[in-house]
Amino acid sequence: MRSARSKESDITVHELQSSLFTVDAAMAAEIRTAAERITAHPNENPDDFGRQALAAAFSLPEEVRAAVLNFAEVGSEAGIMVVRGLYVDEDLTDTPLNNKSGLGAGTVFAKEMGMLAHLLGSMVAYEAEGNGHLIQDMVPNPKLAVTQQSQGSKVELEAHTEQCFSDFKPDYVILGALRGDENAKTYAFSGRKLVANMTPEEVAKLRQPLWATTIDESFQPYIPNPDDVRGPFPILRGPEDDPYILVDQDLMHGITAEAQRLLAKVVETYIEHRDAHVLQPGDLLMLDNLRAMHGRSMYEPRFDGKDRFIARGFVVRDRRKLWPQLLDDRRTLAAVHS
Ligand SMILES: O=C(O)CCC(=O)C(=O)O
Ligand SMILES: [Fe+2]
Repeated sequence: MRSARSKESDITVHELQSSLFTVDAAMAAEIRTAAERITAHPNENPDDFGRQALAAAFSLPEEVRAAVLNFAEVGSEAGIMVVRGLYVDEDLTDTPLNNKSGLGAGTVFAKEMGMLAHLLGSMVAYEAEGNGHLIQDMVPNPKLAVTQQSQGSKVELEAHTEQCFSDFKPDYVILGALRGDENAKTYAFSGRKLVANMTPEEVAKLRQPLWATTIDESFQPYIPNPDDVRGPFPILRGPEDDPYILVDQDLMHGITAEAQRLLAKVVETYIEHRDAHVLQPGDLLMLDNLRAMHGRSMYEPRFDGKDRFIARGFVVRDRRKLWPQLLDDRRTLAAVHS
């Protein structure tokens, strides 16, 4: 692991993780072998799957394990890390037209995702999201093509923090590419990069609780007060040199005219300076949902069975803290607590 000695003291400072880690063929084979030990199905027995994935993670090759653990500790400049070159099932089914069946969850690739995810924390499902599946199919759905949902395609998916409105938001969103699309760019923009592009006065304002949020439409049917406006929250919080960020272009608004203008500036800055990653088959993108906001470009699906096919999962650092909000399976956040 790369580290440096700070000049002023003897303390070792670990460097930010680089955003791309490519596994070679031998490492990919080792990861596949370790993954194949997992027997539980992620969506049928999510807790068994999670426990088996954690156990299997101890057999991951040392180098990839160290890199992902470093990302979990100190993060990366871009707020994402991509592990590239994982094995993808040769007999992969056609890309479905909706996320109902959870086909991606049945792949060896999903098991590889599960292992890597358990270096970051624990995988959890959300009852109100993606049919409550632990590993969801994220595919272009012709009926949702122009919506602000993950299954949209023909419009840009606007900048957001995953579940910005929820106390139980995931710490990481993981996107595993079974199939890619060369025009679909996943965007990320870290708090570090935002701060570097704002004045000190703006950064100070962004640390004040001046932004409120409504609740995502798809979660509203499940919760007691669907029209609640939550907050106000600050957009930035946490350490000055490692800020945490909370943004949603669609759901959040400033509680003053000035705060509203500042939110618009954050979005403009994101558009100008964001990082973009085109997911290719065998990529696992891990997004640090505290350290970076994200979105996705528009793209043109063909709906021919060969479209972009992403297996998506969510990770929390400490599942124990969520136990009062979890269903009996102790893996799924109850919709009512969204
Ligand atoms: O499609 C993508 O690359 C990202 C979609 C997204 O925002 C998500 O899955 O949370
Ligand atoms: Fe998202």
